[in-house]
Amino acid sequence: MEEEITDQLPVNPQNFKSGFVSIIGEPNAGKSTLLNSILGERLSIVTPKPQTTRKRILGIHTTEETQIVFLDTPGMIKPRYKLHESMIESIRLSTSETDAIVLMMDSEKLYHKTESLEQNLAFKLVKDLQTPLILALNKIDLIKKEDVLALIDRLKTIYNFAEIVPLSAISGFNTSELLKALRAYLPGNTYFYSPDILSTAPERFFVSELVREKVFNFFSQEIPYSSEVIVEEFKENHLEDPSRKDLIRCAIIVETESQKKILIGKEGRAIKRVGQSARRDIEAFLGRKIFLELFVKVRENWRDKTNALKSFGYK
Ligand SMILES: Nc1nc2c(ncn2[C@@H]2O[C@H](COP(=O)(O)OP(=O)(O)OP(=O)(O)O)[C@@H](O)[C@H]2O)c(=O)[nH]1
Ligand SMILES: [Mg+2]
Repeated sequence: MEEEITDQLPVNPQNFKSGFVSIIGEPNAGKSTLLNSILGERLSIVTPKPQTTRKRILGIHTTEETQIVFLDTPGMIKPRYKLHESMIESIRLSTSETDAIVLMMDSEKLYHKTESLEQNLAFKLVKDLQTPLILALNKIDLIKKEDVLALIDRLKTIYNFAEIVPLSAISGFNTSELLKALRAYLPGNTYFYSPDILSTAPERFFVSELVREKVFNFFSQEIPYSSEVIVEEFKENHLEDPSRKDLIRCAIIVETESQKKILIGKEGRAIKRVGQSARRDIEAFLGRKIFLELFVKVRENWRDKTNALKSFGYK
């Protein structure tokens, strides 16, 4: 992983710890919600649908005593497309490079599961990892306290977790306990990244993700899963004249003509709604006004085409 050591030194180097932590788990467990909650910024998109995150996202949490570089990853799934293989590869890469792993599980889902916990895909996948594994038992706001405690007792019998931290990512409840627990596994004592930055991804990336988030939120069934968003033009007009708005043109790629039709909607109403909602969030994220233009393109079967995936930035 590329490290950008800065000249800046921690205020109190004796007491400072730093390191890399990946967040992994099943789709929809709340990984991106956790990252956003810790950073206090909507860095990673969150939707009620599984498989929202597709590429790993780096989020840097810096305090006077610690710097934790988090990697939010796509949910663990059995691959059905080349796209999924790329998503799984990004989980593998993330876990091979970090000092600790947070395995996030949805406590409500686990509690109501009838199959044995050993059969769980996530537990199977982490079995052979050598890195310290911290279980974050999320969404405890949805089940009774005594059920959480019973679940923790069961989980202790199936895996020797370094720590188990029950929490609620959405409200931030107990996330400070997770941060405290992680500190023990951080090997560094200097900054990896400047303490002023939250992420390393370019603005373009966040823009395309925010548009994709709206596609996930506004459409059901296969449209979100068949869509990708590409920023085709990003004119930073504000650099020349602060009173001028930036112009951003995004292509939404779908797999079929009929999906294109649905995405555009009657008299363009559906895509207009996506555009308005995305523009508001992009402006809030960038802290400046923009013009956002959206258009739809068809690229058959892009999820299974190596070249298309490459051109969309998947490895
Ligand atoms: N009730 C409750 N809902 C939560 C909590 N954390 C996350 N959620 C919800 O769970 C859903 C999925 O959250 P995400 O953060 O997108 O989950 P993810 O693990 O990143 O999902 P993928 O990117 O698809 O792997 C969203 O609707 C969140 O609002 C929580 O603590 N309690
Ligand atoms: Mg996510």
